Amino acid sequence: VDVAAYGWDERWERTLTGRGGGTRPARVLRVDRGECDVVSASGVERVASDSVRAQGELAPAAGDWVVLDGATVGAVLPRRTVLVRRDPAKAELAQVLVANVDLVGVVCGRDRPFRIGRVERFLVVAEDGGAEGVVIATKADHEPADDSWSDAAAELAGTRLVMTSARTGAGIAELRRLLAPHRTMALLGESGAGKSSLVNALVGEERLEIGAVRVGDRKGRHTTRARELVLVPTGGTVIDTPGVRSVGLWDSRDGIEQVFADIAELAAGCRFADCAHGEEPGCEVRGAVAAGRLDAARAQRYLALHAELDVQDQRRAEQSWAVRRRR
Ligand SMILES: Nc1nc2c(ncn2[C@@H]2O[C@H](COP(=O)(O)OP(=O)(O)O)[C@@H](O)[C@H]2O)c(=O)[nH]1
Ligand SMILES: [Mg+2]
Ligand SMILES: [Zn+2]
Repeated sequence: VDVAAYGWDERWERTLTGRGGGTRPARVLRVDRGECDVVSASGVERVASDSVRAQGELAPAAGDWVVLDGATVGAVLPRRTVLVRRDPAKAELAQVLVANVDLVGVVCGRDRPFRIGRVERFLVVAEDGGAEGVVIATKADHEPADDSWSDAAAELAGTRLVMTSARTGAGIAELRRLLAPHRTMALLGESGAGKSSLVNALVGEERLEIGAVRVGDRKGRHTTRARELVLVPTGGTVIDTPGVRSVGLWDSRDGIEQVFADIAELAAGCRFADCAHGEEPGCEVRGAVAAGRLDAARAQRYLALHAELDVQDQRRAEQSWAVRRRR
């Protein structure tokens, strides 16, 4: 196997040489319970991960480049990009979704309403992790579920929107161009949105299992159970993920400022440097809303995401205080 097809390049080579040890780089395809499927020059193999890793060392995630040590993961190479969310089970912990992705495809089925708030959350996670977010509308062969789709492009405020259909093949060539020659795209979105179908369309064969959507509520069943990296024959790789309706943000203020760059720019002009864009005099954000230059709902979503992180910061501060007191 040519690891270059999976994204290995001179920069990774230098990273490896810089570390001095290890000659067998491999990319993590999927992780389950202490074991990983990895691909290296010698092909795909299943290696052990958890049992051998020292505490405090990075746990491998799909997309990671690792150095193999026999049939185990020796070390995880420093990540170029990483998608992190709040752990759905433990709000005080961060969870790594995938590593080393260049692009994040936020997948939305046209058979359901377009929910800008959820899409923006995924985009924040992407930008915060150093990846470029694109929105992929699937099932373009399908009538849009409702009017929410007519404003989608405008609401995305500049983020690329690709219309696709796994059924007719629409938009697939455009996605392939985005992936070539050796880029990696993670697909995020709710169950039943059409992520696995998209991967199959990109690969050109039925690689992944597709879930039937229940007729009544259009909800998908969770057919995809692990995050999995797949090679696209026309260049690049995609990582399919199990469906998530939404993501909780983890420490991603930079991501918010990037996704809402228009508002961040306005905010820089507020009279007070720490303006909360509430009742303060000289607030450019509120001013822009009042003047009709900024959509009030968009400003509201921006403030709500920051407020969510405020709560999180508070929680973490209380926790570290409690830990210190116990000591
Ligand atoms: N009409 C139509 N249905 C699609 C398309 N892509 C996927 N589907 C259907 O949507 C359902 C969920 O697809 P799947 O790929 O498993 O979604 P995932 O849960 O996001 O991976 C399946 O019933 C697919 O047949 C498409 O382009 N057009
Ligand atoms: Mg799936
Ligand atoms: Zn302000």
